[in-house]
Amino acid sequence: MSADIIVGIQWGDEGKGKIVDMLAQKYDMVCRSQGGHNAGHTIWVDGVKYALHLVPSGILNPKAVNVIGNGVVLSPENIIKEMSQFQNLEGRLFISDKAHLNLPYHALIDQAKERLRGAKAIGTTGKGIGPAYSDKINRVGHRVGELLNPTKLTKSILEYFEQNRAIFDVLEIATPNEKELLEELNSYKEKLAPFITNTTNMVWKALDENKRILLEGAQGTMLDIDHGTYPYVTSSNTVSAGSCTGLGLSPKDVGMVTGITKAYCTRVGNGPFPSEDFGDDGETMAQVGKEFGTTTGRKRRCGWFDAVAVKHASRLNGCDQLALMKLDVLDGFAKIKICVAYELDGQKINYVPTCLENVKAIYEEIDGWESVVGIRDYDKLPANAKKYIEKIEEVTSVKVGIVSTSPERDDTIIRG
Ligand code: 2SA
Ligand code: MG
Repeated sequence: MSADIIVGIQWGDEGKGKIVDMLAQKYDMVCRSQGGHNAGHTIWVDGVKYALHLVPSGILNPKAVNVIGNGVVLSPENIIKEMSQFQNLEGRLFISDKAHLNLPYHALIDQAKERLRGAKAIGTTGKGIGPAYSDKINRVGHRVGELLNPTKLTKSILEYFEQNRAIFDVLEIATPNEKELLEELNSYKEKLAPFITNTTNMVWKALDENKRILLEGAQGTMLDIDHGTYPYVTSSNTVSAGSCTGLGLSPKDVGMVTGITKAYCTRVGNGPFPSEDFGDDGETMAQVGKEFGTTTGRKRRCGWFDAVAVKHASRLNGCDQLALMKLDVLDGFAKIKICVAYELDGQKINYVPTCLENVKAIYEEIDGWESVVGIRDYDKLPANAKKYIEKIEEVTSVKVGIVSTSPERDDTIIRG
């Protein structure tokens, strides 16, 4: 059996949570493989809103096993908080002993560095993601498995502070108090020990036993550390290949890849966004689409569907199909724009260049439609909505297999 992947192909917040939650009903195992509590998946079930950050979305399916893979940076404090929303998690949630710890000082480093960058700030979530991954790559990080020996981990963290004292002085970050740190780590151990395990072997076993596995991406392709709009990116590989390293899978283990995209486009944080709309249309999308960060509450920048970027992202991820989310947010617009090419240095191009900074969007316009809210059958969509979807397929060369017409789980069109 192979593992299917759900991946964001814009700048995050594409609506992966709804699709993963919907599909999780059909999977035996749902896994996270990168990112940390910077992620925010909002899921609506029967009018109840769930905001998930670290716990995989499969948690809302009582039958699914959920795995947090080695590629994740885990904040014990935050996962404990999140876990408290649910009951009977033992046997339903597993955390890799190889995942890296994102500890409170990582957030302090993140926030201090953003302050120092001033006008050039990345616009991070301030959750310590970059510093936790930096420590991992610098080989000075601490792994989740080390939580099982709090005394040793306390010593190691204090050594790390001693070695980096000069840097911490500049950032005005104090060394943790030994007694308090030990107490804190002991409390993490007490709550998390039953969930910590070698998830690599677990995932392999599940594959061998023909279990159905879903890998849930966080953030989006344009925020990928290698392929995104560097340096305005997150610190992990958000592309589908990152799910393999982040769980210990080989490329041969991958099955279907579904790229999730909004019917328009949003970005939170700084950095280039060629199809951003600074006028009333962008504002309407923000209000109707409730475009505020699930993690930080920040207002998202809004703009039109960028088919050039989506085509690029689909190739990077090997998307078999697209899921087009929040189509209903475009209801009532007289005209809908779609970015079909870029202008760079006076030339028209139809690919994503290494730097998106000086690129201008070239649009085509389509007539709008009245309402698609709650439509669950493709044939019942207004003609112009179908035209829009077909235009997206034409420019991106990828099939739109799923269309979402409201936040509710069942208001979804699955095309055969
Ligand atoms: P970080 O914190 O180091 O990962 O920030 C680096 C960039 O990555 C962006 N980023 C995100 N973009 C969209 N959604 C994210 N998650 C939350 C959500 C965001 C929120 O789902 O709503 O609540 O504000 C997310 N996480 C990271 C970030 O904006 C920087 O551009
Ligand atoms: Mg989100």
